[in-house]
Amino acid sequence: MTPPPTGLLTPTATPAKTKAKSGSCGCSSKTDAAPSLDEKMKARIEKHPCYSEEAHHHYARMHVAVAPACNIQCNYCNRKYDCANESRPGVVSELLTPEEAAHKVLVIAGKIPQMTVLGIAGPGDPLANPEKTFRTFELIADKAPDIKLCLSTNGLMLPDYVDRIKQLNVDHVTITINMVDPKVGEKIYPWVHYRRKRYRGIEGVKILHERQMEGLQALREADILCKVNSVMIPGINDEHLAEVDEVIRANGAFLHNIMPLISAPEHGTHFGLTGQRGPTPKELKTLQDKCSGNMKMMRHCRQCRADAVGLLGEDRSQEFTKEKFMEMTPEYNLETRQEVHAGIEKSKAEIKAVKEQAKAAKKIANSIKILVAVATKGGGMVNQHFGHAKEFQVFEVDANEAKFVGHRKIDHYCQGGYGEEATLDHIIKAIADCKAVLVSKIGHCPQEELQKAGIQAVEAYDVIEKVASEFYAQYLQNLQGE
Ligand code: CLF
Ligand code: SF4
Repeated sequence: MTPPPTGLLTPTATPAKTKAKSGSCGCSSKTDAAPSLDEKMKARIEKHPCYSEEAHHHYARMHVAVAPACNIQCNYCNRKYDCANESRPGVVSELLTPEEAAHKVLVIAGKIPQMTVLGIAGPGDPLANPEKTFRTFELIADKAPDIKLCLSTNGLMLPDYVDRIKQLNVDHVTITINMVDPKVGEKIYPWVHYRRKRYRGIEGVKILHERQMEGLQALREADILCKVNSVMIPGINDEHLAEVDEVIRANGAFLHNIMPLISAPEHGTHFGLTGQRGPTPKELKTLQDKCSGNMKMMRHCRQCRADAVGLLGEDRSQEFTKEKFMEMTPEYNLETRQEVHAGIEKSKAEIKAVKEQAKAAKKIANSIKILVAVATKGGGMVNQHFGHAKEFQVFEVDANEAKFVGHRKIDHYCQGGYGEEATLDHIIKAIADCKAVLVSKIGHCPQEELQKAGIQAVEAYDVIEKVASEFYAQYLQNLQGE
């Protein structure tokens, strides 16, 4: 294993003996049917943490909040907060001018060289603020040409701007499409503001739908990669999203990201106040599995903030508040960044080789599938202490492979060095469907409690797929011995 480049979050994969503790405290198999990517396409996404599940273990993204206005109303959005189409509700980002945003990007590009993508995703809709959005992109393209530009929109104004997006070399655009039937849309969007006029009810929804489809087709014609985000709203569009998946695929979308509605009364949204619930992790996975035979399915979205910074599973935005980053000097250096990226690619190749070895030599049909939870700081490794994890990545393991299928957010267990019982209960509930939790270290007490709940704690420091496959083999052996 080659040591990772300095400053990265990816420690070297030191082959470690997997120790199963028995004592105390981006896609499902259907995805295999999805079209495989050619080399040119792989090169376009290999450093984009949202478009490539593999990349999200290694490369970071950042957002700049330059776009305050919005032109539609979604029932899961409260205008006091960031656009909920790409954010967790209840989050407020500091608004920046394009010049401040460019300064911030150059600072972070120097401090976090594995940051490869700049996205504009709010706090309103980027294309309802076209001049601020495009000015920011221009400044960054000029000063930091190796950073990929990315945009997320509700799609209403997209057809007007595809040429400009292409001109600016923005290769990744997300449209949030929650319906292709305006009757479903009526329950999600109360109004749409289009060309200086407000349209209420189905009239507005029809405009939004037509513009989204037009935008999607225009992106395909312009050869710009398009991801579609859909918010899964039980009882409203959950059964309809399989049709959305079909339609967007037919119209050229590259990737589908079905995200759960996050809804709580304290967010003050229409859905929050009327008691509309979000889907359970199981309901979400079932729908993702159902759609994943059609096209690539994103399962690693973290619904990040309009000023997010870092790997998808971490949030370093508080290290770079406006007050702090305006005091910092940009240290963007293309050569240093290229060296770091070369190191990551080398490390990725080595991890890939370990993964291949971990796969069974021949395919075994219909082997039992289990889920395992993984504590990781990134780099594709089991490398985080149980008590420090703020989320667990979930892998589905069978005799042939271990595949990332999602993540579970949790409050982290160690709070100032001691564990909280309520937090442990919450963690156990969050990963109750997993047979094991793979961690670099775990204390005696949580280990015992997990064991009581039927979750085995496995201590290891190695490539995730390798540890997961080794646990799987041992799990099967134990089953056969019973
Ligand atoms: Fe940002 Fe979105 Fe670009 Fe990614 S996020 S604009 S495509 S760089 Fe990614 Fe965040 Fe999910 Fe969005 S994890 S919310 S999908
Ligand atoms: Fe809110 Fe975004 Fe919907 Fe606009 S597009 S209403 S900012 S969630």
